[in-house]
Amino acid sequence: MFTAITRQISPRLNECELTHLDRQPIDLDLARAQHQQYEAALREAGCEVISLPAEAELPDAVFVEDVALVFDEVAIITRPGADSRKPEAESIARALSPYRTLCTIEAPGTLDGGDVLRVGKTVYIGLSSRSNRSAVEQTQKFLAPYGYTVKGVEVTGCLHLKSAVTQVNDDILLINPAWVDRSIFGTMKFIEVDEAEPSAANAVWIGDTVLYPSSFPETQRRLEEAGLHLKIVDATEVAKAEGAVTCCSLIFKKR
Ligand code: CIR
Repeated sequence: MFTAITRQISPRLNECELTHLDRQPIDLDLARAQHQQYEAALREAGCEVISLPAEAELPDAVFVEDVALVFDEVAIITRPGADSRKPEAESIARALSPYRTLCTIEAPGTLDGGDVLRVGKTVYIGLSSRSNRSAVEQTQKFLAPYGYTVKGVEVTGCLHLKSAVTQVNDDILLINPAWVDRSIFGTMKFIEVDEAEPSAANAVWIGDTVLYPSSFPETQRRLEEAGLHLKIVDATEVAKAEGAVTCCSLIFKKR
């Protein structure tokens, strides 16, 4: 029912971009084992996984989410905000071209897919250190023919909009209200992260399953109490690179 594009971990992951965290050594073997567990969880949740080879020279290339936005109708290749990440786009464009017509964000636009949250026909774009208003305008132009509305959203304290908020079922958003203003999301319901777990708002919603990291037990309990079906994965190593579970895949409907 779904296709998920992933990419193997670069041997240079320890040279990743960092914005909010101090550098800590990443155990590459453990990171690879966790990534395999993540891919297995995607398969169990109903995805056919296309696992691309590592980009050895591009430390952050495992975070494929940042390089493209895939909608049912079209895909947009982004122009990542960090210069070291701009070369990641080429191979993702190649991988997506059999599945969707491609549009491309051009300079002066910069956009990381981690800043993009689609809720129904509304697309929220975090105005972060990585994504700017030019990208919001370009995305609006690409998506207008398909009936989407695109809105820029202020985020503070975190790397991307989806560090602060993700969708976990049809009408619930998982949110850290300290990092994004919930009033922009209209009539949606919210589950708040536990205060002691500020980075706990990133989850992958696939059909009736939510992939969720093992590092946030209090917020996990809130999700379970809401009746959500969780598949728990270990993501400690990508977290040291400021990555989270949404970052490591591009998930889209087969058609
Ligand atoms: C970066 O700073 O670009 C990477 N080290 C982490 C990217 C995480 N991606 C995401 O949240 N979508």
